[in-house]
Amino acid sequence: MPLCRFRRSESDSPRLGLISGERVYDVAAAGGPATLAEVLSGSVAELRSALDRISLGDGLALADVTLLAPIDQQEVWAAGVTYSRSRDARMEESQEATVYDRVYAAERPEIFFKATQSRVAHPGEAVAIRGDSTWDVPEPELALVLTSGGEVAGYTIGNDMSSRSIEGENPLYLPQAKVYSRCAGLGPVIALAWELENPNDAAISLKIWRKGELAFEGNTNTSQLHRTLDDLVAYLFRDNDFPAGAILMTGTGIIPPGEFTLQDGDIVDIEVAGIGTLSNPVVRL
Ligand code: DO4
Ligand code: MG
Repeated sequence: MPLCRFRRSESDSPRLGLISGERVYDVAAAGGPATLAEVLSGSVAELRSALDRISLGDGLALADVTLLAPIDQQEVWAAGVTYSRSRDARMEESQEATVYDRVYAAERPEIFFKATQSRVAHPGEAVAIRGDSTWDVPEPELALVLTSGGEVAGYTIGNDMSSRSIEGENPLYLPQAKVYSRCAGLGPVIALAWELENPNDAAISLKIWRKGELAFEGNTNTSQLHRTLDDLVAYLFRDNDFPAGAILMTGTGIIPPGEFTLQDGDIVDIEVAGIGTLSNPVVRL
């Protein structure tokens, strides 16, 4: 059963839920933890036994609730240039092509700070293109939901919205290309670690819709990752504390061709096998 954050109405406070079929069950009302921070401050074994102990009751119809991005107090970090497609695209766009070639081959991965909860769009909510950017893409990524101890509690879908024009001008502009209001989408649910069959062989697809027509479609698979998930987590947690857990996007293996740029009104659908589909419209700020 996937874990989610949801609310029943605009005025309702966010709740932690478990989804089964077309119903969602309030975890705290069933005697379990109330927030993601509470879940991720403990271990995976504690989470598993807490979820095993609760009795779910009747639940609510999934259609009657709004799913929220699966994040509360966590920082979102992201790995870059972890697929050869990403390395090749950066080398085409950048004035400093060798930086990307070198980081792809290096032992230490590229890991950067991406977002806080307030910058993350909920499922169905708009993700943004910066007003001062001319070349923009979504980046569909498997995202790891990590405990404070660096264990993978589950997996969700991440959209690492990126300005290719700003990063391409100078790699030192990366934080501006990556971190701004609504620069990321997360969700729609967390597939629990012990329920997702093989995160190292998960199909990822991206569809971008423009005025009802398919404007771009691409596919990859996490088996194409050039680094292990364990290695990315180990680097993130080196001399870094995450008391409420953390979210780590693992890099993109799908980048539209150079002539493509996102436009206001586009719709981005990212599907990861075993997790679901994250859909967000795009707005230009
Ligand atoms: O080096 C820039 C960031 C690359 C990135 O976000 C990715 O490969 O997914
Ligand atoms: Mg990325």
